[in-house]
Amino acid sequence: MTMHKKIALASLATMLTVPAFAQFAKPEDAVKYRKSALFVMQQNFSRVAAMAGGKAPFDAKVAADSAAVAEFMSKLPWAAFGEGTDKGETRAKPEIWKEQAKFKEYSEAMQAEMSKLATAAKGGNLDAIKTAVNATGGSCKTCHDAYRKD
Ligand code: ASC
Repeated sequence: MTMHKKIALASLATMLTVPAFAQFAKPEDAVKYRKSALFVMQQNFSRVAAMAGGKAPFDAKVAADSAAVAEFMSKLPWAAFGEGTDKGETRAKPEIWKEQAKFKEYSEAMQAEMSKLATAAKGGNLDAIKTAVNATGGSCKTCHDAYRKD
């Protein structure tokens, strides 16, 4: 075999074994990244949800700012669910990697609801915020029920 062929085969073998978490240095980093993004999203969403539920005084500016952060954060976790990131300190169920279309559909539904919440919060109408909080919370729950352990 020529040297060129050897090199071509070696790089092909490398490409075939490099998993989708390659954008992260190691699978643990991907797990930490998605948990961190979801945590920051949840902290901001919960602040708005507390106002919508009458558990915190309504502050339109805080609600709008928090919802905007939650909306941005909602876009981030999904790139960190690559192949090989189903292990370690994660409550992600293995079904995620077997039902990727459905998982994607749920994640996109949540992002869409979170965007509607950000729009509602920007508008400053508490009733509209309440409706959007309920829809967004429902989209969190749908995915957790299917794809999160416990
Ligand atoms: C939250 C949170 C969730 C969702 C979900 C809504 O604040 O941490 O996972 O809302 O409980 O049903």
